[in-house]
Amino acid sequence: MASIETGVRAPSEADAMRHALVLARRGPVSGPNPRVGCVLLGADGEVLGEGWHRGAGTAHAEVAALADAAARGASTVGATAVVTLEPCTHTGRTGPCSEALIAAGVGRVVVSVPDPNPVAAGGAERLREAGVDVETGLLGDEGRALLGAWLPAVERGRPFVTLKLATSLDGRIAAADGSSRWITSEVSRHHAHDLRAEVDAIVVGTGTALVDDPSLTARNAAGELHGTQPLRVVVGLRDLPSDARLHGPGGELVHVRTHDPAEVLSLLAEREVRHVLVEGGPTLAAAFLRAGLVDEVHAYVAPVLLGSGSSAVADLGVTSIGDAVRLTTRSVLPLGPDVLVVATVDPSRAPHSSTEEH
Ligand code: AOF
Ligand code: ZN
Repeated sequence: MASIETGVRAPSEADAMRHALVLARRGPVSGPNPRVGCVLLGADGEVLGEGWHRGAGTAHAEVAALADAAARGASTVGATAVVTLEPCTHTGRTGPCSEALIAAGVGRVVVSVPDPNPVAAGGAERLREAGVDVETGLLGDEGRALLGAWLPAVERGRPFVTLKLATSLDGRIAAADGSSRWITSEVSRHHAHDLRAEVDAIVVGTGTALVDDPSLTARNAAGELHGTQPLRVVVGLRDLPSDARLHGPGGELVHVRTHDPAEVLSLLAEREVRHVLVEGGPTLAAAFLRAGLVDEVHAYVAPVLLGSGSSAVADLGVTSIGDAVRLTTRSVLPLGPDVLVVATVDPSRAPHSSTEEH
């Protein structure tokens, strides 16, 4: 080595932001609120306090970091707050963080991502008005990645929609006689289960609910239910039998008696649902795709050929190849004998993108 550093180097604001991003990841991935982390730095770059948001109804990251500094007996007058999301200005479940930072005498605030939430935004402006130096956009790509589905959901005013498909190599979900267990392997099915634990709601059509009798719960490898369960949403006009598994243990069951995906999403948006997993069947998948209301597809593909039987997606109204719904592949993951393809739908390429809410 050319040189040996002696003493403790003060962390830079970028280092502090990287640490704030790590702290934020301790927060819950699902739920109405974003994952946020905050580090308070002193004049010499020393850490005065740190905090992260533990979910809706608990202290925001900034307030948690101020409390941590107070518990350590550190003064925050003139401190720099490094925070992954713009401090809020509103009183919602808790108070406005911009006011808390001003009251604590913070002199500079460094933000990764501006808050797109119309209710909460404006913190940077409020802080500047109060004479606080504010800089935004530090490690912005990392900050946006951390926010996951929350960011597009809040920007668009509707939940982010992931469509899950589990098919044969020729895109089918059942053989001609309707038998379908199991096309994809156990490793794929476990993988798909893990995603259920990260979303706020799982949506199926009444056809799938009646034929498959799913429980739509998030379970671990041992089959035990996770502590937090996604909302279970059934879409369609037909009734469910009283002994359906959907009435058993798991998340709250909501039956939306419509065929309109936009109506389903606006109802879920009112409940602050940020991430929806559409699990089928083909009719519901096609309805969401036709409405331009699918953001991302997770396709589990098994090396099985069926030749006939139901396809994963019903008629999309595509009659010519130029009208096909073309996606962009984001990742490909081998899973035992199968493959998971994650692909996103470009909003402008969806069949009826004019119906999409912005
Ligand atoms: C958080 N945690 O650390 C920050 C947030 O429901 P409320 O009243 O807690 O407000 C949630 C909104 O506050 C959230 O959507 C986001 O816009 C803003 N900032 N939220 O949950 C935090 N800093
Ligand atoms: Zn806040």
